Parts: sequence; structure tokens; C-alpha cells
Amino acid sequence: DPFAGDPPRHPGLRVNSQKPFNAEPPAELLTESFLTPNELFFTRNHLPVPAVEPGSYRLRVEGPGGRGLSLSLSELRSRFPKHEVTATLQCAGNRRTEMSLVRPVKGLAWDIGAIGTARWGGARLRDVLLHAGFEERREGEWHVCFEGLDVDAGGAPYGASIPYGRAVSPLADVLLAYEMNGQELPRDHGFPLRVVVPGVVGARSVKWLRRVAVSPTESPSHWQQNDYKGFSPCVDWDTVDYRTAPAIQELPVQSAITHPRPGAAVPADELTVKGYAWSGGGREVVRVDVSLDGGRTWQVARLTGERPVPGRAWAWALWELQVPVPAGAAELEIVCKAVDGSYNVQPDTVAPIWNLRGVLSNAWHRVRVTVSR
Ligand code: MTE
Ligand code: MO
Repeated sequence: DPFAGDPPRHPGLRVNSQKPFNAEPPAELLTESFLTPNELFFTRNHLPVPAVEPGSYRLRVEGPGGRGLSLSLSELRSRFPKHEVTATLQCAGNRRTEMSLVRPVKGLAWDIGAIGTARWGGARLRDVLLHAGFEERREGEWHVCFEGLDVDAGGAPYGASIPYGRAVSPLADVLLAYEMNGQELPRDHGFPLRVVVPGVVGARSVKWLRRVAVSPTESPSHWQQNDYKGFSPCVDWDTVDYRTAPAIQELPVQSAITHPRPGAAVPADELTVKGYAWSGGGREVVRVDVSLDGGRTWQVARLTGERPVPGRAWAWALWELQVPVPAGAAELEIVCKAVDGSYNVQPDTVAPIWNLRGVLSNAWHRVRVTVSR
């Protein structure tokens, strides 16, 4: 069993697949704290968790002109200033179950919990690239490619890439992280070293990082080339051509209701609605609207948590609304939708954004509850 060496996990997680391990926290726990506890942070593994001996671990960085660097963990910690960033990671497949209600899609059945926020600590990727001899600016199109220590049956590693400009930008805060919420990176989250690309789909934040290389083309990995791309609802498995769509990088604006849960019985007097909201590319959430009547009338929720730097809002906003329950209502359809700093909004329904892989599922989140009498 190639998964026999996987680490122990928190029993409270909702498991989507055991081998490889994919799990999310129960939605109501997700917004209990601004930083998601490490043991409750969703896990998205494509392959078995590699066993890494920290003493002999080396990160390989391919430098310009065929020169290369090999860095131990203690070199990564001592040669580069430690930088900390609070950033949300979201899987492209978060909220996929809602998309599969429209029509079946291929992929793990994530509810709303394939998202989490942590304070990541590590070396800036920028500092490591400059140390390896790269310049701040490079003419033409370049990508920074990452490889993990997890390899498939054919020996191909998990891999992904981001544009060079993001990798070297001091404002983009891309990290080679060895800490998560002040602790050593847990094995499921990439021990001993992972990439964290704030504002970008989780798939690019490569765990168990073994190699960094600069290339004129994107990562050749399956997950960069033939997965994690969005398509029109008219594209099916007979017509899909992965070369025609760009790889997902920055994610669109998103929000979801974590409390109450679908089917719950809520009190007849007053109701507290809670949830999260986030947008890609560092775009801050400027507003969350909540409806109790399926979207006919709206109220503005109160944003809680840390105030972001506009344009570098890497972490989610949590939000809350206390509302009187409309007199006589027996059922409520609670809806939320977020607005980001570019005034991007979420689509109201799922069908027009349906796609065969069930990615980018960010329609208004709807939760039906009954009112207890
Ligand atoms: N890195 C490696 N090496 N192997 C993986 O399977 N999964 C990716 C990314 N990095 C993956 C990886 C995907 S799709 C996501 S959403 C995030 O890791 C999830 O990070 P987490 O498990 O720490 O939440
Ligand atoms: Mo993902």
C-alpha cells in the first residue's frame, strides 16, 4: 500500500477520499477562528504523502545559464529573512457539489470547506531566485516551475507553475514556507517546505517542494496542462481541448454561508448568519450582502477579522449578520454574495458557469432552513 506511510489525521474531518487523502472541515467549524487550525485545514493530496528526512532534505533551484543551487532547510532558514504572510488557500474545486447538482462533473465532491487561512512563514521565493542569480526583470515570457517530492506511478512529480513576474514581485508575497500558524509545516500540508502563492488557486502552491526552475513555458505537469482550467458549459468530454483555455491562476470572488447549515431549524425570533468571503489576486472583499428570501431583498453583513491592505488582501474576510426572522415565515432561503475591490460580483446561479471539471464554482451560496415554531 503506497499510502501506508500517510500521517494520522483529525477524526473530525469530512473525508472525500482516503487514498489519496482529501478532506475538509465541517463548515460550521470553518469560521470559528480567522486562522484555520492546522489539523482542521482542508487537505488536497493527489498522491501518497512523501516521507522526508529533514536533515538530508535539499531544495534544488536551477539558476540561469545552467548553474544550480542546492539548499538545505537550515540554509533556507538562515540565509534568507523569514517572511510571514496571512493567506487563504482555496482549491479550484471548492463547492463542486453544487455544480454537480446541475449536471454531473468529474472531481472530488467538495462542499464549502476546501478553503482555509493560515499564517505562513518562510523565505520569499523572490529572495531565493535573486540569490540563484536571476534578475528582477526578464525580457519575454517566463514561468517559475515547481516540482513536489510526490510522484505518480510513472515517476512524474506533482508540478505547477506561476508567471515569473509574480514569483519575483516584492508585492506578491510568494513564499517557500516552512511554517504554518507558527508550527512546523504538517506532513499533509507539505513538510518540510511548500510554495504558498497568495491570491492564486491552491493547485499552484506546490507541497513537499523538491525543485524550482525558470522556463519559457509553463510546467509540463498534467495539473498545469490538462487540469485546473475553466470551460464553457457547452464543452463536454468529447469536445474538450485543454490547449484552448488558460491555466487557472487568480481565483474569482467567492463567499459562502457556514452557519446555519442546510436543513437546520432556526429560531423564530432572531437569526445569526455567518460565513466567509474571499477574492483572488489580493482583491479585498469590500461588502457581503445577505438575503433571507432567496435574493429578493438584501442586508449588508458586518465584516469581522483583520483589515486588509487593498490590493494585497490575501486572507479571507469573515462576516456575520444578526437579523430578525420575518414574522410568519416557515422557511427561509438564505443567500450570500460578496463584492471585491474591483466591484467583481458572484454569478447568481450555477448553470451558466457549469463546467465539466466542476471548478470555479462561485455562484451565490444558498442555504434553505426551516423556522421552528
Ligand atoms: N502539491 C503537491 N506536491 N501535491 C499535491 O497533490 N495539491 C495541490 C496543492 N499542492 C498538491 C500540491 C492542490 S490541488 C491544492 S488545492 C493545495 O495543494 C492544497 O493544499 P493543502 O492540502 O495544504 O490544503
Ligand atoms: Mo486543488
